[in-house]
Amino acid sequence: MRDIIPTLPKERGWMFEHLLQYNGFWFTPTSILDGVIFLQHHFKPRPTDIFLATSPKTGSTWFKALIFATMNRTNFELSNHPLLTTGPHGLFPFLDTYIFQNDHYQDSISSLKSLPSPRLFSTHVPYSMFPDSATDASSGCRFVYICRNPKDVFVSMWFFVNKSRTKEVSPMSLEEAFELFCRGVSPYGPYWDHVLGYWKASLESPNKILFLKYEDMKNDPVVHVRRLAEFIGKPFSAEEERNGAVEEIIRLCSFENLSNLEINKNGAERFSPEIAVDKSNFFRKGQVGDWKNYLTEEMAKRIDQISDDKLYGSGLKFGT
Ligand code: PAP
Repeated sequence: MRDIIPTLPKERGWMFEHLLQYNGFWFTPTSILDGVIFLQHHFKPRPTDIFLATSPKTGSTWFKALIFATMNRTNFELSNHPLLTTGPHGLFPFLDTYIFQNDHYQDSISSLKSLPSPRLFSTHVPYSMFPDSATDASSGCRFVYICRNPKDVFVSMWFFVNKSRTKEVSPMSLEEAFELFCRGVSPYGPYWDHVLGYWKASLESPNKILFLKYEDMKNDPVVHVRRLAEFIGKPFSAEEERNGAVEEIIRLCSFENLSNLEINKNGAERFSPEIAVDKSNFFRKGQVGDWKNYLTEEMAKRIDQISDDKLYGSGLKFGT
């Protein structure tokens, strides 16, 4: 790692000083990039592993809650649910930083080994960068990928980094961030390449990758939570359906509920020695189409044009 990093292309960072380009994507040195390289070479998947894969700001906080609540629905009472006291991020290790907390490789490996199965991980790592041992059809691992309209992703990311940026990094105007985003220079970007990697893999291996859209979950959460439950091997029984179990999970994980919990309003989530984020920064508006309040018509057209070009022939359309 120490040999590779100084040779990588460098650009202005959003939250930290720089982003470095590695295997075609942009990463924050050192915590994130170290984790990604470590994952490529040392991660040992289990057939029961489930990865919640997202590009930043596409809904991982929400889906962490939904997957955890669905997976563990028979283990906890709603009144006493760990989501109410621990919050989505505390329940769902973020693999990219969790995997490599320090220079002690053996510590990282043994803390991964000690997690009980099925292990639930969230990750922003592009599909092409996962080791074959996780992506091979025979591995058994499953991925839930969440895609969101890039205009909302961009606006969400811009607000997030403005609140979370370290003091040493100068502020970034909407216009500057927009140029970088359109050029693909954003954390884990280019956004479109990230989405297409998972999209194509989901077409090839639909049993391995469930590709969902943030907007679809907003429009029809009952249908999509059912799909999620089936995919993770925990389908709702007829009795649970009659008793309103799906709706209960949707309510528990709703923006209104989660964003008003004390655990999500106070304190910071520490992902690595360098990365700590105020928990409240993970909740802003939770709406579809908020970009209309911030992007000019010209900006919206430019993103739409990039999307048309990049997604051409793929069969994918972003939600609106
Ligand atoms: P991350 O990549 O840093 O983990 P992530 O959770 O993916 O962030 O995205 C945050 C977005 O999800 C925010 O969107 P916004 O800026 O457009 O508002 C956040 O408000 C939204 N979000 C968080 N929790 C929920 C929820 N329960 N339901 C819907 N949207 C949510």
